[in-house]
Amino acid sequence: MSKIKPARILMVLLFLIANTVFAQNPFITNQYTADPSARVFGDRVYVYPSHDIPYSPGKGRENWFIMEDYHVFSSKNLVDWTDHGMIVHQNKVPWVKSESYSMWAPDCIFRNGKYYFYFPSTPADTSVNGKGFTIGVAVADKPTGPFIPQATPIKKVKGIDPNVFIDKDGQAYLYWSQGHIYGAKLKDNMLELASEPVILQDLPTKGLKEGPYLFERSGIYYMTYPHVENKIERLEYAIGNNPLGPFKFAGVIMDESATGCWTNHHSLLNFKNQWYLFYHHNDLSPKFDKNRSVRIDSLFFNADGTIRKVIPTLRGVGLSNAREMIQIDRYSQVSDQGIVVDFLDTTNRMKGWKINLNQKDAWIRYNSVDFGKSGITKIIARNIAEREAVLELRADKPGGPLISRLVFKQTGNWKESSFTAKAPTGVHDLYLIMKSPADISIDWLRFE
Ligand code: FUB
Repeated sequence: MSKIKPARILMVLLFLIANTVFAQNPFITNQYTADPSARVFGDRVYVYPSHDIPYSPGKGRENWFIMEDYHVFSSKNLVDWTDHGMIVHQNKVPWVKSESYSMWAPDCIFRNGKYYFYFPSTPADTSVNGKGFTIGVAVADKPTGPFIPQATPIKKVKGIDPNVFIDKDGQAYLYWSQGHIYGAKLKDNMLELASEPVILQDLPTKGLKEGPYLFERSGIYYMTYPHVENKIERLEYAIGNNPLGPFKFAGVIMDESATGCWTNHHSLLNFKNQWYLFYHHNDLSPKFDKNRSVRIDSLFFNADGTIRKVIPTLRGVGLSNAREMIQIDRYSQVSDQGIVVDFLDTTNRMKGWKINLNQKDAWIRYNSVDFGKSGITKIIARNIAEREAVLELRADKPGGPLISRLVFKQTGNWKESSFTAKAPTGVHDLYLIMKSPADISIDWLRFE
């Protein structure tokens, strides 16, 4: 047997490091987004989320979900996201009741040169599938549209949260939920059912289930879904040998949110040999959980095919470029005391967050900063220091190499302060350690 050369191992390791990307959560902050369906098309990841909007008189129902359109977002690296704008609006779909504002969780899939976008809503004409939610399709030549909606919804489909899966043999399946989770084969045209809908067995029978997302890995079909086992939704999965089941409950992918956001809704994606969980939380609207925001975290399988529980993080995924703004309020870990995170501007939460360090020895860890080939000599911190404060910035661990000692002068307003810095090359975790009594808020850090 030929020996594997160390240089080859190093190349593979470098490849894995280069392709294991870790974005900050939530990763879309220009609007509220929920129910992210993530797909790889070409060399980019496209995310098709729902679009929550705040209530305004005449638009939807107060204290409920209000959704009138969809945007699509894409990224090459899961860190820098592009909003490609609105792709479908309720008023442009012939069958949707225009005052319903019920464009709930969608999905999109590529087949035979076309992109098929599936979405639920309330029909104006109840003669096709009766009253209540049904599901329609819009078709495009590009993942970003323009998407042309079909004139009518898919016959025999009553419910929400469409998800489409194409098996290895080319057979496409549509899944959706209405109390139970349903599935049916799709015709080759992707616009009509090819079989009668069936209720998928043997998923939990008590508590709401919705948001199905099916994928296949190494011959196992994974049916994943949000489920109310206790009081609010958690993400679970069941496995089977067939796309239409039966399935056997296999575990929890993500526990109920600690802050009580009632819904969660997800998709799983393998991108450049790393699995990711796309899901949502209400980061930008902590007091109203129907204005949500999408997040990503890495997901790992065990050797036997089971899924390791995903612990939600603020840091999310991807490398942070040292020469761009590093939002340390999206930390990986912080000390138990002396740290407070708050919105920069409570009248416009989309501006993001700041982090306050208010006692000696308080610390922040922020993972995976890419210093590149270095040449870095300076660090800039946007801050308000209520009193003079001294912070140390170290690489990799609390006692790791000193990058900079930042001595902040008292300032009553936001200020960009510069300090000399000596940074390592490559990717490193950052540690910020408070070395003096303090009351300092930091918006971002950036190296030059
Ligand atoms: O976004 C509206 C609804 O909330 C979705 O359709 C459900 O899955 C839940 O996330």
